[in-house]
Amino acid sequence: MKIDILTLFPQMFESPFDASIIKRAIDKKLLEINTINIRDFSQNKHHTVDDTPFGGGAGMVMGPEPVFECMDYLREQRGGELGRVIMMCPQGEPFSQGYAKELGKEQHLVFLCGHYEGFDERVRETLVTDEISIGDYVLTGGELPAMVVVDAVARMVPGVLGEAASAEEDSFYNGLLEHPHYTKPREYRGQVVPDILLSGHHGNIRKWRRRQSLLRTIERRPELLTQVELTKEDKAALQELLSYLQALDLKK
Ligand code: 4GY
Repeated sequence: MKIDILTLFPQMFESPFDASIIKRAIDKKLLEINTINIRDFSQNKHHTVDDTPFGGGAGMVMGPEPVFECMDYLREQRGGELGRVIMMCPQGEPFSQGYAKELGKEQHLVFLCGHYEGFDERVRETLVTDEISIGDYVLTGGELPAMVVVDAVARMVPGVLGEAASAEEDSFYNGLLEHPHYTKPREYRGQVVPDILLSGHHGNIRKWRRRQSLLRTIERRPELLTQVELTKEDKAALQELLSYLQALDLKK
């Protein structure tokens, strides 16, 4: 997968993509991440990229010319075609594991990272295929959100996670929150690992984990359960929890 990131601050992307799993994916050539400084495409004398808004008001707007020029250059570089062009903004479609999965199938992605008041509207209208929000809050620029999306998408690319780890076991992959994890030592400061995990009985361990996932989800994010296909066994487990709570009179 090739990813081009258009930004005024390419240096922001250096260390996040120079560590751990993403670095390994780049080294293995499963992933290529390329940052482009929008300022390099400014044609004016002082290489400015922003200007005051028509109609007045505070803040600066990133003008269309450098972004359009930059996209022309990219399109040429890619033989006339660009993949999806993603703008990071709070007004976008909420990002999700499902969205990451979908983008993980693409060969080429372009990210537009705005700053100040964002881009001139004509950029969005003409160049952008996807607008994504990572949450209901406002950041100073699209760079951190782009990193979030690139990271989540990269780990969906086949081979990026090692053979041992797999995205299919993740939280949200199956629509549920993840079960707890433990490693050695078996006892630490008086806290012990649940016996079942040491039993070697893989069937029971799978059941226990599924149950933990269900319990965590209903406790912390009950709205997620409406989106999940529950098995007979899942429903029985939730039913059991419910009758337990009723017996305790915590729930009517
Ligand atoms: N939240 N999700 C977000 C953001 C910063 C002004 C446009 C978000 O995705 N992006 O807060 N972005 C703004 C800052 C220009 C981007």
